[in-house]
Amino acid sequence: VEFCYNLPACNASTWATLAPHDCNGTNQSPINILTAGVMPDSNLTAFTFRGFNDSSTLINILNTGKAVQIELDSEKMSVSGGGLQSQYNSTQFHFHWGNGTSVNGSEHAVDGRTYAMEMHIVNLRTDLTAAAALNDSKGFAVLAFFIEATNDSGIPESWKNLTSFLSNITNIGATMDIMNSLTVNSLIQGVDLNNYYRYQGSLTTPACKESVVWTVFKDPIKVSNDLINLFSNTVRINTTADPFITNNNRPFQALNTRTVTSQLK
Ligand code: SG7
Ligand code: ZN
Repeated sequence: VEFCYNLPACNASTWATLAPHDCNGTNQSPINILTAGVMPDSNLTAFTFRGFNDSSTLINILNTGKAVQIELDSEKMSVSGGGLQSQYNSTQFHFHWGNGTSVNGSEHAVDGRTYAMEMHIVNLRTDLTAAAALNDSKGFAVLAFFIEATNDSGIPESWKNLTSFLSNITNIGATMDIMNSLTVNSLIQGVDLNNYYRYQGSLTTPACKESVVWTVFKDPIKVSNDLINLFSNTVRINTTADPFITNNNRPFQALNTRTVTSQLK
């Protein structure tokens, strides 16, 4: 499905006209999590993360024209526990960001608070193909991390390393091999992985399939402003002279009859 974000005649408000689509469904993502309505759930136990400390799981970095995406070796990286009913293999992670300002760019929010960026680790249920997962309400488990801008330039080192690759993937379709450069764990340092929200939602891009068990971690990853700004001023939606990818975050969607849960603390 061809879609865009913030062009005058092509943006998230027109996604519902793309067919076939679920973008006007009732279980859409992202949402603004209102903590007053969050229900504690004792089923939300600790996660088991496999391969998160293994730098050989990160295969390459890609400019999709919509985001920056890192392809993972799904045979080496997986997620289970955390109240998930099955095991999920990690396929890729990618980022959503704003236009260089420090407080807008995330997709989710907590009590109206947004962050500079959001990182999504996409995991596919082990017993499904990607195509089948789109039509199963629990086909994917996406792990969402807020990224908070700090003034402390050039930190953390893992992010300095990751963002150094962006200048090699300025055009759509460009990829760079990054195997053995860094680990996923090094990118999510400082986040309490036992502190998260859970709800049932959708992919945040067309066709917006309602096939995602969402986990939104409460603690943000802290990354310096200068490194965050590299996303919005390096990678382009197409080729040289086309605009940079900016504001690739979908607006909040209605919660409707859904409930957001979190573990007992
Ligand atoms: C981006 O967001 C891509 C998609 C992803 C989609 O468009 O990262 O990934 C691929 C492989 O095209 O869709 C199925 C899937 O991962 C939505 O992902 S998101 O809901 O986590 N933002
Ligand atoms: Zn995403």
